[in-house]
Amino acid sequence: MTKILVIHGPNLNLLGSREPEVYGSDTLASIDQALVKLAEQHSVSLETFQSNIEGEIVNRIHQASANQNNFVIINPAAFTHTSVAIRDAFLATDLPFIEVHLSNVFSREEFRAHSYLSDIAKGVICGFGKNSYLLAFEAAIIACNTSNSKE
Ligand code: CA2
Repeated sequence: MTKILVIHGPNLNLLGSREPEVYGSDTLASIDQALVKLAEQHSVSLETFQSNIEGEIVNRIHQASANQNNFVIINPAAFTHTSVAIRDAFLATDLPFIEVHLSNVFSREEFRAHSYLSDIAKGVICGFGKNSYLLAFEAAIIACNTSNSKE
């Protein structure tokens, strides 16, 4: 069975409580719920993980690789713009991943346009709120089914 891990980065546990004009009014729990529903529809195994701690995200990527996960979807949040450690974790494990963002990072402050992950990701989806995750999930399933996810 295809195994997909979704990682949510720092502060995303607060979704729905502040800045709805930027990040929407969906809570993280409602995003995870929608992903669980999609996973059931596609008979895919799904795990979700949120952390505010960079090293925990690095460890979770290592664990996903050791546990034969097929694909990772990650919203690295602020670590997108700072984390060589998360980049190196993906390079070290060779796990295919899609980078997602709720907001359109290219229409915001200049520093958000740079990502330490985009160039090594299978793809990047941003600007669609909760649907960024759902679109990424569909794309991950297509990638896994066409078994080119590691190419
Ligand atoms: O648009 C995205 O998904 C981001 O990854 C969100 C990050 C931001 O640093 C990236 O540039 C783009 C910030 C997540 C903060 O989450 C909040 C949740 C509730 C209230 C305020 C912030």
